[in-house]
Amino acid sequence: MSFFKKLKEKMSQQTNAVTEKFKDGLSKTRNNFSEKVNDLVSRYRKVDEDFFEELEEILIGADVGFDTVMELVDELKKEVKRKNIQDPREVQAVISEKLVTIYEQAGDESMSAINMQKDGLTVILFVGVNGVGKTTTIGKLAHLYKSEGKKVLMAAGDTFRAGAIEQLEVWGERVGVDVIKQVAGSDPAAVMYDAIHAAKSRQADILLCDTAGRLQNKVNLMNELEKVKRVIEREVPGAPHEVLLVLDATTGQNALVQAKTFKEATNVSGIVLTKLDGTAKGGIVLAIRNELKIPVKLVGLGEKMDDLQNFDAEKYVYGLFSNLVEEAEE
Ligand SMILES: Nc1nc2c(ncn2[C@@H]2O[C@H](COP(=O)(O)OP(=O)(O)OP(=O)(O)O)[C@@H](O)[C@H]2O)c(=O)[nH]1
Ligand SMILES: [Mg+2]
Repeated sequence: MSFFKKLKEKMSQQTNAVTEKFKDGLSKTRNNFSEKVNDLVSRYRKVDEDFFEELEEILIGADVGFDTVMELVDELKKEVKRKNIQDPREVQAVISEKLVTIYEQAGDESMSAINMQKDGLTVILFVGVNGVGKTTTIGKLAHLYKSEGKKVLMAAGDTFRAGAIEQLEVWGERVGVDVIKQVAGSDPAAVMYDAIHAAKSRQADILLCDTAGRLQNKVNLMNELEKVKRVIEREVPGAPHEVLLVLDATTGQNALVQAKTFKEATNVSGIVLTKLDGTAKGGIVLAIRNELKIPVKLVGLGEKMDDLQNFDAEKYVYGLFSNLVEEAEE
């Protein structure tokens, strides 16, 4: 059975709402990337070196990242040879299949789930540079967990930027989740201390901790993050259970640079890739996973409260090639 047929079957077993989110959120990338691939396969009569060279350019143009592109195209060449594929159209399904394998072989798939504690409090710390979508992601996630029946609290750890506490409170009201805060300018570590004690006494399941946007090259801000983490560690052994680095997909390769420096400063356990809906270069997901070996745990596919999804390589590839997948014959 072809990869597209298999994918179609799998997707039909999923809840429609989720696959639709990926499809809608990736429409810019799909229009850009998949259209180019379509155009490529229709222009070539046979699969030759020139074909692969053009494919490389398309992939690099979609922010897949140089190393990943080389690896992917290498794999493709082998597969084309092994299966003796002559028709460029047949390569399309192989490309999508390889995108999934490249993503999945880069790490343990089970790692892409959020590390939730079965008993007691789960603390999740969000870090990243200014404006990437930390606060928005926390709001969306609070909504998600609350709708699953969990008791959620948010900690207003960005005491630095004007209006940051209020922004989190707006989300709190919108999704019906309390925010633990202090006055602007307070020590963020003290806010975390308060928030953890509130979470414990209210028997919350999840505490989502906002932090100020910080430039990765500002040493004092990075040190501040370590202090925040130390307080959390001291108050809840084993916490924070996740340190999620939020990256803005529209910043392309710069997101990779940010990830590398944050990774050096603190142990990042996962990535939240936001604004995938706002870029035509959604290939950055693959670059992040393959080059950093950090799992992308969540993706932002829009600004609304339900526009946050657990990342899933197959749904992602479906979002990229949904028209072809849908056309696959039963
Ligand atoms: N289209 C789209 N916009 C998003 C997404 N996530 C966040 N945004 C927007 O990005 C902007 C910045 O989001 P914030 O959540 O304030 O970012 P932040 O990282 O908390 O920023 P600072 O607190 O300034 O460091 C807002 O306008 C959000 O609506 C997404 O997945 N898609
Ligand atoms: Mg913020």
